[in-house]
Amino acid sequence: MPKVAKGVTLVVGLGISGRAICRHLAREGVPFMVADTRTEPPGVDEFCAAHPGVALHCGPLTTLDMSEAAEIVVSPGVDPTTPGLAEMRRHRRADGAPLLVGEIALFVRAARASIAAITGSNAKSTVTTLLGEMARAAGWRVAVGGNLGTPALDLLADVPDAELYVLELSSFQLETTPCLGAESAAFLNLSEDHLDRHGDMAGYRDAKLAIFRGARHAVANAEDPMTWPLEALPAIDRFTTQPPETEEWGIATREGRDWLMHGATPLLPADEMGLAGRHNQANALAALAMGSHLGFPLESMCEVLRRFKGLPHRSELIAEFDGVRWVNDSKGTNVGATLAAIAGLGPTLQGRLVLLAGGLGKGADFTPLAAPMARYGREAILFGADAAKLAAALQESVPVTRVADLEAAMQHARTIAEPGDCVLLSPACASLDQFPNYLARGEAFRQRVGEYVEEAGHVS
Ligand code: UMA
Ligand code: ADP
Repeated sequence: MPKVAKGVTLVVGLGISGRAICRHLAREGVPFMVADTRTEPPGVDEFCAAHPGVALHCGPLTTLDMSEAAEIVVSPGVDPTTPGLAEMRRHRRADGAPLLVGEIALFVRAARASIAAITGSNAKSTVTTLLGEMARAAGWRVAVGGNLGTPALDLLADVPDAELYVLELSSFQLETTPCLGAESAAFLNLSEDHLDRHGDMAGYRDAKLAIFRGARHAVANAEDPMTWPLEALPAIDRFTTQPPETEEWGIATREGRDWLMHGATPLLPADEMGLAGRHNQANALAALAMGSHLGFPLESMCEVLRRFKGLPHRSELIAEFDGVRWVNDSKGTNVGATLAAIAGLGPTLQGRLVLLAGGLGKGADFTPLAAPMARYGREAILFGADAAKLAAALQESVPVTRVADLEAAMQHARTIAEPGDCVLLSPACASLDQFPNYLARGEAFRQRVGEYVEEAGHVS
């Protein structure tokens, strides 16, 4: 059986993170080899050309002897309970640290600036981007990445003189991070996702709670006790979409207008924000709580909230033609996100919502979508691997049509949408059964809508 040579670090996974891990180890002069569970990982030739002399093992991990590896660094997409790896989880290095870790453990070891970290089932990318913009507006040299954009380890080389790292972290990244030690850490919300990997909600929550290990400041959702740290931390801030208690961040009405508040202090009228929807007010409050702890001036943070209009693929208006709005929420990859998109858009419509949903459901329960679809939906058009499961959850509440794929769903939507309606792509599922990722799914939607606009002879 092939073997990881004594004292060599094993990198598991040859995706975006795996390559960043390899670049980092190469920079640090640490000897390493790579394993990937797939027989032909994408881009393997290019990798071998970039790292001549680095050993590569492709295929089941049970066929690789890792007993003498100096450290095992797993990519987020690789389940640490995979046969071959599972046995290594209990092992310790000579210094007592776990033998098996993820990329963020290496990041913590090497980073020379404070970390602000954000997790949650939804809103991570939005809050991460907002906080990064707030840091920039406050004049800080900031590096932003992690589960979003640039992999964390690449930030170390890209911005070596960073004064702050703002990281979006997934449950997959956190479960292999022994102690993050963040200056400020936020756990935004918890709803069903990735149950195929974490087993149940308790396992998923535990993975996310690791964001608070060693943190100096925590931000949690006052309306969701599942996000509260279990340990005593030096400082904690809570946000809510209700009128806040004394020290909380919340929303209150003053002279007929909703305001973002800190305790009794009004900060910004909610309708001056560039982002729409109650869920985005919660996101803004979380970013304000973190930014305030980090020492950013309130005025520059509010300026960012005024100008930031949101990221692509998150309830993004692509076009409006023939009286119908086409909205791309491809990043709605779980039920909680799709609920937020429906709740944000539904009340703004003159007509009704045509929902395009489906893909890989990751073991989630889709029934929470039934009530809002009964209220706002014209029809649910379902495609992909879990279309039947979605149909079973929705068909009592709203007319349902099953089609092969997104393109067919859009064609059908075009024939049934009426003026005043909104066609919303918010799949409540991962895209990987039919697309490389959610970006490709969203881009396919954008491109097809563009074609419709041209065909209709309208300017979007
Ligand atoms: N894979 C194998 N065998 C291996 C290695 C990977 O089958 O040996 C498969 C995985 O099961 C997965 C795919 O390959 O289906 C990618 O896994 P990966 O760990 O190589 O992923 P990366 O390309 O490194 O991308 C990861 C994040 N992806 C995941 O965690 C699945 C990216 O987040 C992230 O941007 C990137 O690291 C940089 O940090 C994407 C994501 O979907 C956006 N994240 C999930 C989410 O947000 O819900 C967690
Ligand atoms: P993440 O990085 O956690 O996936 P994003 O900011 O990319 O988060 O948003 C993902 C999806 O979640 C989008 O579809 C968006 O509409 C929805 N969303 C944004 N904020 C919230 C929130 N506070 N609660 C629930 N869903 C949200």
